[in-house]
Amino acid sequence: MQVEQHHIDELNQGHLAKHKQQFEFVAEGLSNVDTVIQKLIAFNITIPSWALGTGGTRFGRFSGGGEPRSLEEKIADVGLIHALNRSSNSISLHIPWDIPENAATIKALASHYGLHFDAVNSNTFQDQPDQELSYKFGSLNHIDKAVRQQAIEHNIQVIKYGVELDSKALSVWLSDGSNFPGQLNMRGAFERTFDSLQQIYTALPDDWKMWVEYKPYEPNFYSTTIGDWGQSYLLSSKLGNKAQTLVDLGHHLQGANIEQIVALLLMEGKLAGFHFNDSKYGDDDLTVGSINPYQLFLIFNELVEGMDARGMNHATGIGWMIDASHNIKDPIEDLLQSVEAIKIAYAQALLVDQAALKQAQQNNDVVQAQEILQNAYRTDVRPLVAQARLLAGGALQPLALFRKLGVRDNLIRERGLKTVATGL
Ligand code: LRH
Ligand code: MN
Repeated sequence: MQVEQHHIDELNQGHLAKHKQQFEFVAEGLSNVDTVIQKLIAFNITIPSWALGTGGTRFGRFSGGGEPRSLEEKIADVGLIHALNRSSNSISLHIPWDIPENAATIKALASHYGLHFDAVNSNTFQDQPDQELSYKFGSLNHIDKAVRQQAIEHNIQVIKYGVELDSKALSVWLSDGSNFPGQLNMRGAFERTFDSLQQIYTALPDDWKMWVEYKPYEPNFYSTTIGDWGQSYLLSSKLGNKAQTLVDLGHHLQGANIEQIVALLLMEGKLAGFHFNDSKYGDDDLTVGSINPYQLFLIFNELVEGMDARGMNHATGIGWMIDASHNIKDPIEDLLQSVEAIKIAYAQALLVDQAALKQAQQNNDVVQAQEILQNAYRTDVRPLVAQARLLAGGALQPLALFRKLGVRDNLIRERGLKTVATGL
């Protein structure tokens, strides 16, 4: 199912007058509206290949039908999302869930939709049918050198797939850890992980990055070898300049101040990027901005301030990616909502009067500081995000057009109701 430009133009025609009025209302109060719009147009968020089907939990999975059955159909779905919101021009693959059998064909298909390949993800948290040694007791931290070697070779193979696709980063998340006290020697586990990552690091092409993702628990419930930002930062600092720390919003214990972690990683030049999602309890992988949109805004406020302090280009300086699981929502609708929420938080952060905020901080004027932040947060920036989308050739209302065109029904007609789960 393809969304053609004429579909988008027809829908936009019906909404143009109201949009123009709303846009002019919010724009007249802004001194930097053109800059904000240009930055929003340039800001794209990568779609994970494993989030185009229905997710699930150990208690069940309720497939919605019409889901992608192959890498080619996943690329088509990301192409569809990008056609609607002109803000999702890249896809991140997970190996072996999405092995590009023919890299040239896959690259051609992606560029047909205006897409490129972001980071490639390795997977040593599951045993594959043809795998010799099990990762039951870990992978890069495993006590058995042969298991570590198997995991190292897998990561090097993932880099090779990525090089064929012009990707520029290897993203590593390790479920390695322990379920019970005494099961692991913590120092030994960390040292073996570091030694294994070092061997993978040496296989990185010069212009590549290694993103080290941390997570406090699940699937291990006593310790995780790379459990928090400090452990990831320690590893990426010891590994070298190509290694940085990846922040998955759902990988924090209750009460963690994620925006502070982001500010410090940025200060150190060790912020790889993000796996955006939202959560109320654990690694819930819910729609971005669906539970705690104010935290997302505060994170973007630190990003804008910190990236400007380092003269970094917002769109290309770090990796912007969603990592969510759709248990009850239509995967494409969920992703459209997530991209919108991320761009709204970015737009709000661009409206923060950073100079006035610095002044308030200088004066310890706590009340004024909050007023400055919340003035930006309480500004309805949706017309700005829509204007950027319109100028980029997208739909003023992507979700409404997705539904109006009956895309999911068409996909079900094309692909059927029951679909294989490829991914989590
Ligand atoms: C682990 C994680 C990691 C992935 C996986 C799909 O919870 O966030 O980023 O590899 O989800
Ligand atoms: Mn993640």
